[in-house]
Amino acid sequence: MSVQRIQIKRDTHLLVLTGAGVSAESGIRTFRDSGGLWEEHAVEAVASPGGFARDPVLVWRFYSERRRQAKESAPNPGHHALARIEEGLGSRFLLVTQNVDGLHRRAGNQRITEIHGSLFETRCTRCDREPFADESLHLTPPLPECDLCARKGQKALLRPNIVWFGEMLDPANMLRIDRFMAEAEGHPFVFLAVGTSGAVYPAAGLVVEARARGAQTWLVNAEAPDNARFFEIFIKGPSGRVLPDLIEVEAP
Ligand code: BJW
Repeated sequence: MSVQRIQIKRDTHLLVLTGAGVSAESGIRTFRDSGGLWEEHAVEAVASPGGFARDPVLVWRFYSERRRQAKESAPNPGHHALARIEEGLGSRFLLVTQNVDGLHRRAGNQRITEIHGSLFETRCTRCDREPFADESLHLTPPLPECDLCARKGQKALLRPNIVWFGEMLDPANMLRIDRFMAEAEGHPFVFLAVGTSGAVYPAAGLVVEARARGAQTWLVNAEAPDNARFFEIFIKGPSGRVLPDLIEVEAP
């Protein structure tokens, strides 16, 4: 059986998009698979601004449980493979992750943009203070409030720094991705998506943008997802098994 491998030349640029499937082998639940988070929780109730306004206790409990679970988990061979690939490519590599669990950073990736936020950051619902590092759990009331707003005599709840449905992604992250694609254009350029159902935009549309800029498009996923037709090469399998042997670097 012939093994398909991504050939990396001296000037190849590699843009990687990851989703929940990459962390599945670390024991973190995906969203849309059978047994996924959306089977047990109503998306609107826990991952939308309206849901937080209606029941912030429920939302903080949901994210506190996930903070705890992510903290207790460890990166798997798929995460480690991506960290090694970055080491080899340097600035010709960018990792765009939809995951909020922090496992890519813990594996060693540094050129990374967390487009849906981070479980380990908190921000204010009212003021524009920068999101700050936070591992605290809020399983029951009272919920955390913003001390900066309190100093001005205003009461404002804190919230997890997660991008919920209907919320804008940070334009700085989108700009970084766009700049990377612009730099990659005219060089050998590979776009690799791993462990994502291709159901959520704008992440699901990146493959189309990358193709328009001349990328060869690869997908590694346990099952064929919604947007599989946009990829030239689809490798069906668990990322923890496929990623460690996927890249072949051309000798200088
Ligand atoms: C394995 C594996 C193994 C398992 N190995 N593989 C264009 C068209 C239509 C709608 C829109 C559009 N543009 C924007 C929208 C609206 C909306 C949207 O996309 N809706 C869709 C449902 C249609 N998007 C937004 O609202 C975004 N905001 C935005 O665009 O603002 C501007 C705007 C607003 C409104 C209208 C228009 C413009 C924000 C999206 C925020 C998503 N947030 C979430 C929750 C927060 C994070 C959290 O709580 O953790 O992010 S939703 C959830 O889905 C989470 C994930 O990051 C995201 C993607 O899921 P992912 O990672 O793909 O996981 P799964 O479970 O779906 O798939 C896992 C895959 O892995 C499966 O295929 C398995 O087979 C596979 N797998 N084990 C390899 N071992």
